[in-house]
Amino acid sequence: MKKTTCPLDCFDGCSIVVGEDKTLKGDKDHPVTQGYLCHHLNHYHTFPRIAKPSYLGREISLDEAMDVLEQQLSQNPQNKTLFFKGSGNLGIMQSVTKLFFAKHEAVLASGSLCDEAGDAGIVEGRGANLSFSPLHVKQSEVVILWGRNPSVTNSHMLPSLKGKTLIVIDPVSIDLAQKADLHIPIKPRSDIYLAMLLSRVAYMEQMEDTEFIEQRCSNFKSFIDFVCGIPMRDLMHKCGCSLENVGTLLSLIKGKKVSILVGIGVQKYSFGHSVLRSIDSFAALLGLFGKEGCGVGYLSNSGFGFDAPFKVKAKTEVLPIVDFGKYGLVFIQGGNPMEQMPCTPRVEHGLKNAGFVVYFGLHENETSKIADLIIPAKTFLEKDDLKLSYGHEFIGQMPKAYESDIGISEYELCSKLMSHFNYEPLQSAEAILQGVINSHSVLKNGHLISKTYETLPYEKTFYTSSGKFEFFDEFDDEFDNDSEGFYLLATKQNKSLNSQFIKDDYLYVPLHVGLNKGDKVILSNQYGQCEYIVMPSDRLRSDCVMLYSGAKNANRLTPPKASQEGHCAIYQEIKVQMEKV
Ligand SMILES: Nc1nc2c(c(=O)[nH]1)N[C@H]1C(S)=C(S)[C@@H](COP(=O)(O)OP(=O)(O)OC[C@H]3O[C@@H](n4cnc5c(=O)[nH]c(N)nc54)[C@H](O)[C@@H]3O)O[C@H]1N2
Ligand SMILES: Nc1nc2c(c(=O)[nH]1)N[C@H]1C(S)=C(S)[C@@H](COP(=O)(O)OP(=O)(O)OC[C@H]3O[C@@H](n4cnc5c(=O)[nH]c(N)nc54)[C@H](O)[C@@H]3O)O[C@H]1N2
Ligand code: SF4
Ligand SMILES: [Mo]
Repeated sequence: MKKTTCPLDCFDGCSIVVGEDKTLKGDKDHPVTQGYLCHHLNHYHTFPRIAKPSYLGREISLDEAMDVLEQQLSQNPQNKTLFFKGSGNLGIMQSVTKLFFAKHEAVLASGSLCDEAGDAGIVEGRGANLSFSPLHVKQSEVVILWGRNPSVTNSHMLPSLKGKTLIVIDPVSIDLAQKADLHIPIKPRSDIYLAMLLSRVAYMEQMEDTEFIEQRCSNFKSFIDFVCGIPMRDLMHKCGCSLENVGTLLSLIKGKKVSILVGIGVQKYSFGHSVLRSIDSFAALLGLFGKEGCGVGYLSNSGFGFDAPFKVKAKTEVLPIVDFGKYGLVFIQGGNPMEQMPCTPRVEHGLKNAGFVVYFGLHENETSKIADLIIPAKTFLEKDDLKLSYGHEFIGQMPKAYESDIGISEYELCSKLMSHFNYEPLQSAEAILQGVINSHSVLKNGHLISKTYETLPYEKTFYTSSGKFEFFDEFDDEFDNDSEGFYLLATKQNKSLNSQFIKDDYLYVPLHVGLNKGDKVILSNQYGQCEYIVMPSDRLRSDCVMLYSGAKNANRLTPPKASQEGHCAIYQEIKVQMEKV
């Protein structure tokens, strides 16, 4: 029996017991994940993986594949070589390959398809984006799910929500909205306005925490002047929320221990950083930081405080908008940009025009289909790694559980390339991983945790240069919310992890449009048009249609643009027109 940790892009970072027969079971000793795994890991071995490398559609050996890769790397100018990493596996060692590409003076795609817009806003206000543990949420009296859907994306948070007053702010009537004490079906892209409206009314009701604001915050007066300078009518119109909604929410949280769990939905927009900053500012006004059972949790910076062994200096390109077509050699690791990056037609055009495309991954996908060279990876069970979770403080060790003849690990691939090009050899994998652990961990109740969590998050300090929380007082929003069309939402699905595992390709549409299951529609906007098969849903606002992340054609109409801060994709900064076929 060996223990390891789930490597997938998920808040939970489940601890796993691997049996002699390779079966995977939840580890009952883990304080957060407590013996349960989700669909993906319960069925992990049933999903077909790539067994053999292939070159231009022909199976070859791993040695031959490495020869082809080395030849391509020698042949292509270094500044015409691009390294692109997705988030199929979040182990620390996934980034080892960056060392090679940086040393080789290649260009690295840098930025995010995920959470970095929001992260940038949190860092502006708090100086660092610390994790917010389910064990901490357990101490709350009220939990606000603000654009976050834990029953799908963070199932090990659910026990901490039991018995709490629950408020859901989400344009979709998610499962937990149906059980909540209050559901505000907010207009998409308007959370910043709701947060300002809440702050303003809370201030009018004298709910602010004067002591916390005086001692631990800066810029409060500018914030309040700014918020009070916008007519309430405008704020209500922008977010489609009534004063009654606001009053009910404030009465439910007044004097209570409140946790606000924010997901990526609120920040898939150009001004995503400001959205998180406005939610944080509302929480700071109420004095919710550094206290038991209180605070704002987001996808945290899991590496905060730890040594970063693969931090490199390199030429970079903004990841969500990188133009693959400019490169002679594109190396894609652990990602599926053909499905997951914004504006598929542009990605497709770029990858088809790139000189040579390498896909280094576990499963066949839309990107492997167009790659010239496919190199199969080892699974997380077949290599040494370490996972720091973005949803809790526990350090997830990942020692190799067993050997396999299939694929190559990122460490091995990188070592081979370093040696081929006579670059300095890597430290041993064990030394690298132990170095990370030693840099910032402490043993608490028999479990290794991040040193930052010896106390409550932000109890002692914020991590800004002043050590104080910085209220916001400006933002820039140029999108026309009142323009014609539907918002095109993308959310996560139970049985898939983005484009991995089991997909659901339907376009969900509100009932009032009068379409039936299986009807075909064409969605269009300035980026193109595409046909979808419909599934009616009673969970959507009348101005929204929805696809799952990973669905076929989910990104045909999404914008090739990055956020104002954080180099992040802004999938929902669009509206679409819908026509029945
Ligand atoms: N099963 C499963 N789990 C996953 C994943 C998966 O694919 N499948 N993906 C993982 C990854 S990569 C990530 S980043 C996390 C994401 O975790 P979450 O943030 O929880 O996931 P999402 O479904 O993207 O978004 C959450 C909610 O935001 C809402 N939303 C959309 N737009 C808006 C808006 O403008 N305002 C508000 N208030 N809400 C909005 C959506 O309706 C949705 O219910 O989940 C991780 N966990
Ligand atoms: N429209 C729309 N698009 C979105 C989103 C959205 O909400 N809306 N969500 C975005 C978000 S939050 C994210 S995080 C991205 C995710 O997008 P991607 O990072 O592209 O993630 P996946 O689709 O899960 O593809 C991961 C790939 O990694 C491979 N892989 C798994 N394990 C390993 C390993 O150990 N080694 C190697 N080398 N490969 C491995 C798998 O085979 C799989 O093909 O998608 C984004 N795309
Ligand atoms: S995907 Fe998330 S919930 Fe599922 S096993 Fe992995 S860490 Fe746990
Ligand atoms: Mo993500």
